Amino acid sequence: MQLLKTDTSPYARKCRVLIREQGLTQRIEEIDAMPLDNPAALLKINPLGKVPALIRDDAAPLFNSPLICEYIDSLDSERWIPASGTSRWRVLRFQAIADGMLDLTVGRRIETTRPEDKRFDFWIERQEAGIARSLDLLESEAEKFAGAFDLGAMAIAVALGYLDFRYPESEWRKGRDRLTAFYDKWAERPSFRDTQPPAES
Ligand SMILES: N[C@@H](CCC(=O)N[C@@H](CS)C(=O)NCC(=O)O)C(=O)O
Repeated sequence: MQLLKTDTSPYARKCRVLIREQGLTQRIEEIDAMPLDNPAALLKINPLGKVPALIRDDAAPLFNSPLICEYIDSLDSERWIPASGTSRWRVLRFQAIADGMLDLTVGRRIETTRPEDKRFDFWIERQEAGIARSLDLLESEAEKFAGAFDLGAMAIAVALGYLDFRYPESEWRKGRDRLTAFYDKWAERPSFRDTQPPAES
């Protein structure tokens, strides 16, 4: 199988961390595809034109990181997404907030890199406020995910790493000791170190 990705996409990073955590690097090859270049290989399998996208050996391609992660997780017996029950909804809820933070951070990045006369402060402020509120919620609920190695916790760690990469001015660690300690633990994991976005990009 092949995962189309970029090294900077945090959505692709979720899949790439999971592939490493579940020992699937031999089964899933990672291929660079820059969405803004409209590569034919990507458009052929994902009409949305986005990464990540997964080409499977014997079935239709998959896109959207929650779906791809669910599929990757199904390949291994060490499940990072519980199949049912309260823990499933806890994990998916944390993934949803982490993915929402990624959407806000990506949206903010797009807005702040436009020429100055085309930027909308309204949107930048709205995105920054959403990120700050989400961080506060995560800090207040840290005991629910901090000790876990599952998709929810991993997606939160990826979202925090993406803030360091694209929105360091957020200073998300300030006043958030539990999130800081949680992130430090993830940052040491080989799966996380191996998928760190490149410094210059
Ligand atoms: N909800 C999607 C978001 C994927 C996404 O937005 N990927 C970005 C890269 S970080 C992309 O391909 N953008 C290209 C575009 O929007 O045209 C997911 O979770 O996979």
